Amino acid sequence: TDIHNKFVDLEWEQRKRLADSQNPDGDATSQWAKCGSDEVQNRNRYANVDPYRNNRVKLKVPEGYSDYINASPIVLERTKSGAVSNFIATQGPKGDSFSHIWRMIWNETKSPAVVIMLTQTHESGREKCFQYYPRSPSSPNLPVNPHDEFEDNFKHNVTLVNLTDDEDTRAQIRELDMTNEDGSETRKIWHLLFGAWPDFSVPEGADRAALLNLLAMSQAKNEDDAENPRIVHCSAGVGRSGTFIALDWLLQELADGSLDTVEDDQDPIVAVVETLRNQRMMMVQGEPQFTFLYDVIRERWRDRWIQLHPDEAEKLGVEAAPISDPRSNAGTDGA
Ligand code: PTR
Ligand code: PTR
Repeated sequence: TDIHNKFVDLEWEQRKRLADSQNPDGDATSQWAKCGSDEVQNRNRYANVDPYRNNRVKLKVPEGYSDYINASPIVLERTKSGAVSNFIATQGPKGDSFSHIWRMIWNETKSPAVVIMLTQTHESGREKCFQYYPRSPSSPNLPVNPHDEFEDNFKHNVTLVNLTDDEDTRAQIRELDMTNEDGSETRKIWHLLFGAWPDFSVPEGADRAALLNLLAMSQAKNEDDAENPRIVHCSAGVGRSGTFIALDWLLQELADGSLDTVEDDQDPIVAVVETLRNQRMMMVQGEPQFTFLYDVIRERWRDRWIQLHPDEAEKLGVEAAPISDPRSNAGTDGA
């Protein structure tokens, strides 16, 4: 099909880039070059997924230490207003370097910050992400850096203020406070854990409705300040994270009316995946996730059309897509 062919083209383009960049004799100055060095490899969860050398978040660390973290700044621009949405896509932190994500959150975001976690800590018996946040009210304090290697007194504390299981988003919502060592500054961090989206797949039925609610909640908790980067991670930080970020942008484009008049030779979904893959490799992983974007946008587009043309819709007998209720039991259960 058409969608299949578009995805094959995107994959082909990516494969060419990766073949080039992962060649040790390849051009290290190329835009797509991998980050090298053993120290860097140790910080990666997957040997085949890392940020482009020219588009990575740099940790603020003292001289002599590697500033590497597997995280990529993502910038998307809205067509009509030119407004910018910022994200940071990153991998699920590893146990021996989980303080790094807190260092990044402290340095790259302002309060309140929003972290969206789209994986469970374990799936199919394997660790997909270290539990880098305080899990339950019975142990609400997480000293961030007992093993932090940087020796610069970044002795921040993260405290769980509140934990709710939210039915509309099927997510665990954690309200966290992050405080610096002398207690002179406290920041709020919203940690949204959506566990109903297994690796390499897409959420279905009520989980899909819940995901759309989660997108809206992540914007609201970010106080609709699209420039304050939302931190998005899954396990590798490319498949589910890329799909989430693409949807966030596409739904805003839809609301802006930017998708109402699209030229035949333009495909906003291909365009956003290309833009994302220019900023981080493998964003939107696999055809099911790519197709998912079309399914959701088509459905939302149709609902918008009905809303804008209620009389015509009634004449034609077009009805809004049924939305599964996240509060019902349909779909698989979350975290
Ligand atoms: N110089 C530090 C180190 O060797 O670990 C930090 C660093 C290393 C930063 C590698 C970036 C790195 O990636 P690249 O291969 O792009 O230089
Ligand atoms: N080595 C794995 C692979 O290429 O299949 C890396 C990987 C793991 C890629 C998970 C994507 C993954 O999905 P996500 O980004 O949604 O965690």
